[in-house]
Amino acid sequence: DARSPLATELRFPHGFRWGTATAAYQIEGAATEDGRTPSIWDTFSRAPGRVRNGDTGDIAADHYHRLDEDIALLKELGVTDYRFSVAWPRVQPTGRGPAVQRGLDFYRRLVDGLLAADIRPVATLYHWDLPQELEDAGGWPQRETAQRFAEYARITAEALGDRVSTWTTLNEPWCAAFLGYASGVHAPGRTDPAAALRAAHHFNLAHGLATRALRETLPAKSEISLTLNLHSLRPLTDSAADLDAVRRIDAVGNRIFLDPVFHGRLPADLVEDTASLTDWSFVRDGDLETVSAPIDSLGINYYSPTVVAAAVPGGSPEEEASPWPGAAGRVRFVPAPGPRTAMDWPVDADGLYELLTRLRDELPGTPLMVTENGAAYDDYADPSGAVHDPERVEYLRGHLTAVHRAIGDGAPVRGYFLWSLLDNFEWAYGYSKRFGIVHVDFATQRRTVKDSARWYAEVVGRGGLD
Ligand code: GBH
Repeated sequence: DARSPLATELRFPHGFRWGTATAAYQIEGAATEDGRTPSIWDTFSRAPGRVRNGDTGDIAADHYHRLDEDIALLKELGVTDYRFSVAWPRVQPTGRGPAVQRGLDFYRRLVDGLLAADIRPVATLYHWDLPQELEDAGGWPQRETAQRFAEYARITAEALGDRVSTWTTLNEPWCAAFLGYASGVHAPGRTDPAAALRAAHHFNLAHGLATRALRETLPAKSEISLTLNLHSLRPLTDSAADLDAVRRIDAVGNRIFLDPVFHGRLPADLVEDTASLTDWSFVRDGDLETVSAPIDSLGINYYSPTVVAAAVPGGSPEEEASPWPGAAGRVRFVPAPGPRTAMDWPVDADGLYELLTRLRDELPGTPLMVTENGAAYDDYADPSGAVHDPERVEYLRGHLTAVHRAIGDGAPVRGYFLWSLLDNFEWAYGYSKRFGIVHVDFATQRRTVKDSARWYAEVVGRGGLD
């Protein structure tokens, strides 16, 4: 009997939110339907050499046409919550002007289907799919993009606010700013570190302006959040030089968002580290007050930790397109030991525990949600067609154990969203990496529940690990 007093169980708090997560461009497909026009990811993926195998999100997991089937999968899993993103280019194809109702209708159907299945919808407004027209007008380095985003947030909340009570403004602005505008491995593929710093500030501003618009639009009980991919950092040694390397990455990877959003200030060391790139005059009077509008929770996406050390003087050439302005040439990233996922990312659940307990201490009273956690592995089908992914189960078990431990030590973690429901378009890796707990055969779009999905359904059903 699983409930015998001798069974060692890791129970999560009553009311803990168990979810899965996806993003529009990674699963929807239907790239040209119902008025949708290209986003920066359509443009980027169609350009030769940007995405592995020339893959695009044109069809992806065809979720746009398989809504009912995918909601049925969620229902089968028994999750309490589902995190999805709204595609800006479906709602406002040019990034401006009135909403396209056919585009919003898709999300109305999604949300109604979720509510009918007793699943709470969690909507992210921006998971990287900027309307191309706004990029052509300057993109995120351009201040006006933040204003446009707030307007889009308002009209989307007007349409869905009666049925969606949890909203996330942005997903991982670090990736969108620094992989998009500094290293160029993500759309729009620019390699201009100063532009990336401007983009980061305009993401903060967009978050603040959208938070204001959402407060004015949504019912009072609604929850507004922001999701960051905070870097869980470890120095290679305790030397002053390695600790300084950690400080630099913490500044441009974490505090560049945490300080403005939660404390209404810029990190002074970041301003100093980046002085040769910018004078930060794009931060205007009043901006930081807008950015620091109170929010109801912080979302954290975590996959693996980052080990850093001081660069060896003269040892390695300064990286040309680094996503770390102010740290390039001074910091060395050291491969962490231990097992790796198919992304070659280290498996290390302690990094998640360390992040959650850091936030417990630094942001007292801010509820936390793990809005993404999961792993890519090459799963395999047996002759019966069953899909086995034992490493993913072990990865998830380890990370949920870390979350449980953090909660036990006082971290206010309210929910966990597994990335991802479905195998999908993994950005620059295209379809070559599979993060789903449901297998997708992209030739036929057939869905097959993997072992990890059955395992997760049991965890959700029992409210913890056995
Ligand atoms: C998330 O990004 C995305 O939100 C999601 O759409 C995506 O599918 C999922 O994870 C899996 O990739 O860039 O040098 O710091 C996670 C992006 C990947 C960013 C690992 C940090 C570490 C190497 N993170 N990356 S570096």
